[in-house]
Amino acid sequence: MDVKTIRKDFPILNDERIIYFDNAATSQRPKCVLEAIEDFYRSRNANPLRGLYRWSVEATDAYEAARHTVAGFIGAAEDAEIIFTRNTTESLNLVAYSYGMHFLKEGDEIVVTVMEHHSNILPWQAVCRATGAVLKYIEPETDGTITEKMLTDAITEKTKIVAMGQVSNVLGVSNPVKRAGELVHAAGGILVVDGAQGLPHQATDVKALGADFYAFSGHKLLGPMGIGVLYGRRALLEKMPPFLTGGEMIEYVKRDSATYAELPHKFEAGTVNAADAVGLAAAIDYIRELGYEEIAAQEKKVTKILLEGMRSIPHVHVYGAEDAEKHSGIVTFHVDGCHPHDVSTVLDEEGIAIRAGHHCAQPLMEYLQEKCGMEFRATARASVYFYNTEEEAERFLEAAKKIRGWLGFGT
Ligand code: C6P
Repeated sequence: MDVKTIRKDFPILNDERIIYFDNAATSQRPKCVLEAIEDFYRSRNANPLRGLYRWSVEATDAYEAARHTVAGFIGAAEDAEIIFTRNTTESLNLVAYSYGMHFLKEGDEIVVTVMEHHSNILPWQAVCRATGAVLKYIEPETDGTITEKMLTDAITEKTKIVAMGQVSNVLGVSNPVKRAGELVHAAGGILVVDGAQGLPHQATDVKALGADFYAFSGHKLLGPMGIGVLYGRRALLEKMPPFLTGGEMIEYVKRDSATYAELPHKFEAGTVNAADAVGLAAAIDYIRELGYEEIAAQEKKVTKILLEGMRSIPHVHVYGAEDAEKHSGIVTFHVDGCHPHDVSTVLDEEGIAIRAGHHCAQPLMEYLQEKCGMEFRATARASVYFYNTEEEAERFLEAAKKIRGWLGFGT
């Protein structure tokens, strides 16, 4: 892959002064995505699924074609198993409120890991409060590894839901979601996968993975903000009540009751985000053309430089596995004496964008603090994608060596 050529597809990356290493928060968008969105508004903008005139029909066709693209990309059995949402957070809430609240009861268990993003914790806390179910946490090794024993200890005949991130947004580790699925299915429960950090880096087939539900966000996958996806198995989606109610998700409404539309529309209340669905489909086409092997190879090159370089800098501590391949482009670190917010601020002055803080994973921050003696309940995080270069990694390392000096430490 010629990264220099690839970068030309991304208008924002023309500004070579900025090193964008916050891709786990949101990726950048190639021109084809920006153009697909603009083209929608310029040439077929009308409210989809409602009008009987040309533009509305074309808008509907474009929206449903985007659904078809998503279904094919993640291996859904049919387009109706793809629900468009705003983001991963909304997708996971949909499962919690529509499935968890209705099918769990007192004494049932929901198993998550301590590495989950808050979006894969809070909805389950709400289910537990409402139903009396119990939320159980798997505690991984400090590098994020989840062993077979951890899974078999946690998943029992009481487990009704395992909700697990495909990839941790802090440690970058890929979790054994497929194995967790086998175990929970044997126990009669279901597997919910948070794919927010997985799908941008790994080809994913939801059926092969054994996911009953799979959630992801368009904006981490070169697509627009404001569009996300929930894949769900038809048999489950059919028995679930709607999450949000109102326009377009109905079949017939009377004064005191209503019947609901067929899948997937039962779960898509109100005017849909067709333009961004079309943008997401363009992003998926782009990724398909590039290929996940090329994506992973470039990420690994840059991540390896970062990991090796950071590990050799005194006072810098890197979290997660030894091997660059196990990081999904994520390098989370800490510099002795320096609050991660300060680290991010001084790097910004050098034109380097990273994320600092708790990364919406406070239980993991607490856990790492306890197990590894982390100085703050926060870390700095550089996260790369395939359009980042080896030169950027080298520039980053030069800056990283100076962080303590800039923040007033002698060395
Ligand atoms: N993580 C990060 O910087 P939304 O905000 O709904 O698009 O995605 C939520 C989410 C869910 N699961 C995981 C594993 C995630 O990483 C994220 C988003 C960003 O790490 C923003 S907090």
